[in-house]
This record gives sequence, C-alpha cells and structure tokens, in this order.
Amino acid sequence: MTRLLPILAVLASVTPALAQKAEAPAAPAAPAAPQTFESEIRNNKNEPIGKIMIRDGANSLVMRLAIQAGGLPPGWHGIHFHAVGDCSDIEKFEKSKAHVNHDQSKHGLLNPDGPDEGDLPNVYANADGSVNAEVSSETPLTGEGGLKDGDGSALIIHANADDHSAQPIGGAGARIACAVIK
Ligand SMILES: [Cu+2]
Ligand SMILES: [Zn+2]
Repeated sequence: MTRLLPILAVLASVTPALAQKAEAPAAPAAPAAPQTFESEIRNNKNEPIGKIMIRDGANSLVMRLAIQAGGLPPGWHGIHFHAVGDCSDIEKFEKSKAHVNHDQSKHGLLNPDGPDEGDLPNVYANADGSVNAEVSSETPLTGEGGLKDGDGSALIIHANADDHSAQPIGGAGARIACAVIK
C-alpha cells in the first residue's frame, strides 16, 4: 500500500488537467463469448466417472474437471492433452497417442526445454475419489494448433503424479481415464 502513495499523489496533481481534455469514452466492445466444449470422462472399464468442461477465450483455455466419488484413486494425478481423440481402447488408452506437441519440445511444465503443448498441472483426487479442479492452457480449442484438429485430442488422466520434468511423461504411469475432444 505504501508503494502506491507517491503514484496516487501524482495522479491527484494531474487529474484536473486530464479531466479538461477528456473526451467521451468510446463504448467498450463486448468481449466475445468463450467457445465452450464438454465431454464425458471414462475409466478403463468404460464407465463414466465425470466430465471436462472447457471454455476457450481470446488468450487462454480454461478446463474444469468434475469427477464423482469413486471415480479415481485418491491422491495426485498427472493429466495431459494427448494428440488423438480416440479413447476406444479402454484398457490402455494408447490410441490417444503421445502428448499434444507441435514444436517437438521436451515434456514438462518445469523442464527448461519444455513444455509440450499438452502438458497440464496435476489434479488431486479426494479420499472419496472425487475431483473438482480447474486448470488453464495456452493451447487453443480450435484453429491452428487447436485441440479440435483433424483427428481431435484426448484428455488423459494418469495413475500417478507428473513430476513435470522427466521424459516422456513425468513418471505419471498408466492411463486410467480418457475424454475425447473432437
Ligand atoms: Cu498423458
Ligand atoms: Zn508432455
């Protein structure tokens, strides 16, 4: 607060001059509504365990995960956007391929040579296996490099936490849940 005082004092001294020159402010343009997308999350038994809700604005994508009680093992889980929107091989979810990565970066939000465009923060499953989380990404939903490209993408939830630096997936282990983004 104390650092603001000199600035406020300067503002006070110039405000009358500004007020005289001020023109009617232009009406602010209404911001474009974010694009939205929802998809069901399924586990290795093809059971629905929750959903993802994506909102993509002008500069960032925000994704909420809502997973019901019993959905995941308790604790931290790595999550990533994988390159192909195919969750049909429910036992391993390998058809979703590797992480979204259009510029051949290394994996890991904390890797100096990273991250992949599909890398995301971990989420924490409560003791009852439920999750409510919200993460952001610079990867867009549509357009160049977007998640909804020709073959789509998938949100994969892993068995373990992502350490955000080891190759290729931060030690996050098996793929235990998947949601198609297409
Ligand atoms: Cu992954
Ligand atoms: Zn990665």
